[in-house]
Amino acid sequence: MKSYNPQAVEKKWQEIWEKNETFKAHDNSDKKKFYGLVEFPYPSGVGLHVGHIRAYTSLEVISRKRRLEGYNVLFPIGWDAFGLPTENYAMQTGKHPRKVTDDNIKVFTSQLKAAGYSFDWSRTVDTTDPEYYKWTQWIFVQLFKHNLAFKDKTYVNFCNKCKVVLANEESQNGVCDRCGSEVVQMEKDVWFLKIREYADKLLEGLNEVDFLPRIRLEQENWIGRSYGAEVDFKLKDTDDNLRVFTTRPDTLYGVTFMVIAPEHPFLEKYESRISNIDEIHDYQDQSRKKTEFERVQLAKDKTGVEIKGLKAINPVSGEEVPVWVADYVMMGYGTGAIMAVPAHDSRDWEFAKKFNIPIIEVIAGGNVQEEAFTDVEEGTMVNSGILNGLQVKDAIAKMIDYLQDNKLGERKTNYKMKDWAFNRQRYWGEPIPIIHCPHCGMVPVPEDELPVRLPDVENYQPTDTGESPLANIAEWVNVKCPVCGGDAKRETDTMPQWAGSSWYFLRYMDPRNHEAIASKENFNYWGPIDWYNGGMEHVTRHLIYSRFWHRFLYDIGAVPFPEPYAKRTAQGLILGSDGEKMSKSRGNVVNPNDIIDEFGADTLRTYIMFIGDYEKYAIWNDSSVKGCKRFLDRTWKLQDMIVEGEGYSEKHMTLMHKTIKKVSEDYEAMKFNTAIAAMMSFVNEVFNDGFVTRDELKSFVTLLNPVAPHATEEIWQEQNFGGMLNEAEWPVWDENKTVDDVIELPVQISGKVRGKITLSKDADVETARKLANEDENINKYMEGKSIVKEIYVAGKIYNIVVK
Ligand code: ANZ
Ligand code: ZN
Repeated sequence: MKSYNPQAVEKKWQEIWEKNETFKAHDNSDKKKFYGLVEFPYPSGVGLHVGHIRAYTSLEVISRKRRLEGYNVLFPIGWDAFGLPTENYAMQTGKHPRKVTDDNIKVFTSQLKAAGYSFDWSRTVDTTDPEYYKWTQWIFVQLFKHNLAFKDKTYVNFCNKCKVVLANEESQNGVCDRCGSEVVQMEKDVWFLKIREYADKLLEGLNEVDFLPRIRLEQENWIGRSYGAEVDFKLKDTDDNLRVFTTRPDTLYGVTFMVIAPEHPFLEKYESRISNIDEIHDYQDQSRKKTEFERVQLAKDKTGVEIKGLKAINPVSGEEVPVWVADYVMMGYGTGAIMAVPAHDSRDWEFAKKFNIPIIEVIAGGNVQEEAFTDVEEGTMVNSGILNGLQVKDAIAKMIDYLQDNKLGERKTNYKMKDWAFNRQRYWGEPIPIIHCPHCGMVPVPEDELPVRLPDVENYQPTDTGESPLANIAEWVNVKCPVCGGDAKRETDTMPQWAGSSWYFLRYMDPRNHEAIASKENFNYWGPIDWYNGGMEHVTRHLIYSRFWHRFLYDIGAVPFPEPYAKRTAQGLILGSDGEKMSKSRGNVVNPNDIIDEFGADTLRTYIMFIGDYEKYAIWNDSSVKGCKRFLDRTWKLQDMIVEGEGYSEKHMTLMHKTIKKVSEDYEAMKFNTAIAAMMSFVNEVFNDGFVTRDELKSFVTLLNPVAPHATEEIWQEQNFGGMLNEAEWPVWDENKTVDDVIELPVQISGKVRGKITLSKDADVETARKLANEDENINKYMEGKSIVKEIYVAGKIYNIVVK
């Protein structure tokens, strides 16, 4: 047997697969389909990292297994290539972003190919290709036509370093997703997509899909639906009402003050009657400097100013209530104003304590002067007029009815999720296909004129005012209005990086279609994605955005299925050998291609799947990489131990069936580490026994093939197992044969134990007698004598009396 040379073997098979288009998915097929999707990479200058390998190898394993199970598999890859890193690099080096992108794509392609992934390379998409972003723009135009895209002057999250407006999803915890700097609020005219209008559909859609529970929960929390009411408090001596949103209208009798956000319009409207307006302006200035995250943090010391000159009237008690301004109330949620109930809300309680505002208990059971009583499910209403004696749940219902009947307020559902700030003031993105006409307003670019191509520019430098570099290209900006033919200007903002990834999975179904995103036939055959794997960090970003776009496309009849992903899983992070996140500055980055060069792709793949619980973070360990290489070496050496024939060993047979079952089930449950552990113990046992049957080896390399496709394919060919392994059948197990029923049975000859025989625990007496006769030690006590009596208890003892 020649020795295992991974480099040669891997190169050989990668060339064969490429030449034969082995992993090409076929649109017109009678087979059942499987569409496995991994998050396409951003082709950055640093190249592929081990995190990609972990993210991709999981569905690579599943996809290869599905092919062996007889499925027509679509397992595509592409490039999510617009965005800031490329543009920043272009600015530093003077290279055009197009060139930077093409170079990086080349590097990524060769790296992914070296890892041996079974992608259908004929279907790659590149979000920066005009043929692709034509459809990104087309979708935007549909959103605009359906009133789901609008431009509005508002306070937005702005990153001073990247010089871009950030969506809420991109500035979670008050820092920029890209660079980590603190986000400031800036008033700007920006594009929004009305994702909030899809909040209910996005929540309900979760019932139809199989997402990991924590993924589902994170999406639910991000969308943040709450049921309650809007209530009008009359503003004393005016015709205005101060409208609040509350989830707890049952606590109306416990309101002892109102709070409005520093941005609330009443502060300007009633400026002249507010006697401490200077103090309030100071307070507004201070809170403008804070991030939203700082403002809502529970632990933060409460600040605020009472507004002298404004009073509200409680609509149910008729009492006069003071109005405060405080920045723990956000303008962007509800109505930007609240009714404060210190007895039953912790933030209100802290505020009341600090500013000596009365605390009125309306639900019995706590000690509200000591702390807010919030755990009120079982509580009974007190001090609450018409609600007295009711349980909280019933009190809420009754109060909402009362408010509606008396036109004091109405039932209201609110969402935490905000509309999606959808733009970049940068160069390397899809131009937003809108024309501003002084007569016709905002006009979408006619569909037959798409794509609106990115023009070449001299200078990609973003501006401090937040205007896109495209604004400087007069010949591109100045156009005729498609409606009236008059002079008009193009929109110069570009789309955020999330645009291209919000629908790429659809394009894979029919990537070269010029008439539509994909044909109806292809949508019907390939949709929905059967299994999507990716990072947890995308659950409240890309995964929400893409479900929204998809659902919109479904609503307008552009795709035939409502949810894009039938199943979604997520991998854990890979940390450096020091247990820290891999980063250049820490010097703990492992380059996957170094591992491939030294040990081979099969070892890298085996190791990355063996490293630990797939969903949890894992720490890189070099010696364990070597252990995986040794496992493949041993597997290779089994070729020298082949014995002909079937059922050679009862013990091996049980082991084989157990291993098939374990590996089959564990792959499906993403327990790759335990699947590989089971294959390792199979190899060790068989290796120690010194023999393996052809059938056993054949089944075994089939099981290992999805993880280590090159070595196993080579063994298959060497051993003439027939055809190609990638066209073989997935082995099946016999449940009965997985039970460990081989035992060592003591044999007594005339009352004395003379030895043990190895047999199935329910073997018959004939089998036992034959084995006893064959055993030299036992047989010598029987030789020349005749059996007078046999007592055989299957699985327990075999007693022979001889004379
Ligand atoms: C009175 C009340 C009494 C409240 C009580 C809570 C408990 P979720 O579940 O997050 O929707 N609120 C409303 N708008 C707000 C804003 N713009 N900024 C900060 N807080 C705001 O919470 C809704 C509750 O948060 C509302 O119900 C309101 O306080 C507050 F015992 O009203 B509640
Ligand atoms: Zn016009």
